[in-house]
Amino acid sequence: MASKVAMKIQWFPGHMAKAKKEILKNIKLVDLVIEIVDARCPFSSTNYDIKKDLQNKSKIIIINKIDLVEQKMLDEFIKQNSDTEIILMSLKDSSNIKSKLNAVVKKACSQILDKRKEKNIINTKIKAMIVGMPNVGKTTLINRYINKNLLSTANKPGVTRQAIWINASDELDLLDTPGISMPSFINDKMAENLAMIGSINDEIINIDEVVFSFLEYCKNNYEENIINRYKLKNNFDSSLSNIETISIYDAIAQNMNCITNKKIDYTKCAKLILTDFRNGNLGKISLDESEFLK
Ligand SMILES: Nc1nc2c(ncn2[C@@H]2O[C@H](COP(=O)(O)OP(=O)(O)OP(=O)(O)O)[C@@H](O)[C@H]2O)c(=O)[nH]1
Ligand SMILES: [Mg+2]
Repeated sequence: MASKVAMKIQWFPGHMAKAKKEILKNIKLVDLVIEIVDARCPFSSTNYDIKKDLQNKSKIIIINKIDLVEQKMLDEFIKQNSDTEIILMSLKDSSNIKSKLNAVVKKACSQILDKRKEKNIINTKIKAMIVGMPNVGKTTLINRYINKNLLSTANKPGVTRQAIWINASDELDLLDTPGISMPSFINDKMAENLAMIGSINDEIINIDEVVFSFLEYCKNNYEENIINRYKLKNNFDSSLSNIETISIYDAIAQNMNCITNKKIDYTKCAKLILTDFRNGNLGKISLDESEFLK
């Protein structure tokens, strides 16, 4: 690998097209849509395709995985979605998921509940459909809400393959749906960000290139994070922003012993960096640049 080359990432396999149909079919049956995005790149992990179809429905947004970012990096996203109830969550470690979600659901569905009251309908249970890009934590939300590991989850995309209704509490029925990507992403940056957070199958991306772009981004925005993790102080004595990205990649590969047959093994190094990023070992890194959608 010599430098970054233009890449076109697309990932919309058959099961997603099927899942999208299932979601559209269920719209009429639900009172509320719960959209989940990943805090590391809330703009890039919004599904703009599905959003259009769901625009007439009551909706709340959960920004999940806030344990992996600085909260101030979410301000712009929150500002741009000020017409929607937003909940910040870390499903990894926060408690009170149930009461937190119930309170916001009640608020978002107040008109629906008032109408039912007017018509003397006693049923106050809300039917909510959870949607979002792959791997953002949709299924984990249900497991945490019911306080049981009922449904399978894993840190890779495409774990949930079938929509399933869960009778979650007296207040809520929750529909878990398979993560859905977009038939074409808005730009390369969006695709790269989704690849970094594990929302696109690793097998269909060139991880060496995705990680190259990530290092380029880090050298300009998060240089301390990579200097500390990969002991780059000994390699460079100026700011990383003045260094060619490929030289940084080489230094990390050498320091982390990613050498195969006496040659730099970029793929081994990319895998290591990806795993470090995804597990939070690089510290708190936000990927969306503020001008993402401009
Ligand atoms: N660090 C962190 N990890 C989380 C959080 N919430 C969920 N995860 C992890 O994210 C991964 C994906 O979670 P899932 O619930 O399977 O995601 P999903 O959206 O249902 O994924 P698909 O079914 O593949 O679309 C799992 O490894 C979870 O443990 C969080 O708040 N913080
Ligand atoms: Mg799932």
